[in-house]
Amino acid sequence: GSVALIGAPVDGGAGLSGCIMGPAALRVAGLATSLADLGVEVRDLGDVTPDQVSLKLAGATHHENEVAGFARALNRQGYEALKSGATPIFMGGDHSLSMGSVTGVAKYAAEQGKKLHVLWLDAHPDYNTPDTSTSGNMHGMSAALFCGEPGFDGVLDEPIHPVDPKNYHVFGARSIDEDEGTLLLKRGVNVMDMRRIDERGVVALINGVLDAVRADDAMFHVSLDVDFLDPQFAPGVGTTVPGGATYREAHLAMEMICDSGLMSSMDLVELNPYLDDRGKSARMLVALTESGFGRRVFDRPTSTG
Ligand code: DIR
Ligand code: MN
Ligand code: MN
Ligand code: MN
Repeated sequence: GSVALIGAPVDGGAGLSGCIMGPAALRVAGLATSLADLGVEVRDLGDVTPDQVSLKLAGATHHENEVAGFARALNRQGYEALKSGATPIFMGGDHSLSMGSVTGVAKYAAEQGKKLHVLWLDAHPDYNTPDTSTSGNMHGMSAALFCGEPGFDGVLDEPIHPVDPKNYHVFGARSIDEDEGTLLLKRGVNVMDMRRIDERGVVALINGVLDAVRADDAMFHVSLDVDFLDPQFAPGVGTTVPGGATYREAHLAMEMICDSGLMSSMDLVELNPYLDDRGKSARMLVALTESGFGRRVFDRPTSTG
């Protein structure tokens, strides 16, 4: 199938600005041509224009109008891309864009009578609500919104089709706020933190996620936050956390996702080119996307090797 690139230069969801330059940096790093070289048909739909929204959320939450404006526009674009038969790749932009990307995908899945599973490759589970968040940064709230937690009325302009928290899989977590952690446990979210990755390895854990998607015959959205990676491989992000995924752990996860043939949409988020080291993190995201779409260092006769 074809890929639709959707630029989402949302910036106000993160604590530091700079993600506004993310889509441009991903284009400069050659995302479209890299996919085309793998034989993927690519259409770059350009950057979305956010809706005008006037809204006030609880607590210290800020930039909710910008975040909601992008969320509404991305929800429509993502839904339309899937309807046209394409695989959308949302180029962020901070992680609040998933309020739009995932809800748009979820709407399409619901119409197809399908469930949606979400794999969140991230140092953070992004499961704060306006009430639990201590930062007020909406990039730390996206998953809570699309799993249907309260406190987000008025962000989207129509009721959402919530993702079942049990079908929300967090991979690579190593920074979880206290109330956020309590809520994740209460909801039964599949949180695979770095210690579990150390102990069980990428293969067993990612196979567990893919098996769950297959068992449900579900759609599958993969959301890749730059800070999933250890900062030595991807410094271009405002919220680096030590002890992240290695270069090979990240590629292996993407290669397994590719082999499964299950991924139906993807986010590339939190790239902050202002903080990057000569394009290193942008190129890392492009390389990981290539692995997700079939690039192999050494082709094997069978996908399982
Ligand atoms: C923190 C940091 N949990 C917050 N979150 C994110 O502000 O809610 N950092 N997503 O990248
Ligand atoms: Mn602010
Ligand atoms: Mn994130
Ligand atoms: Mn993060």
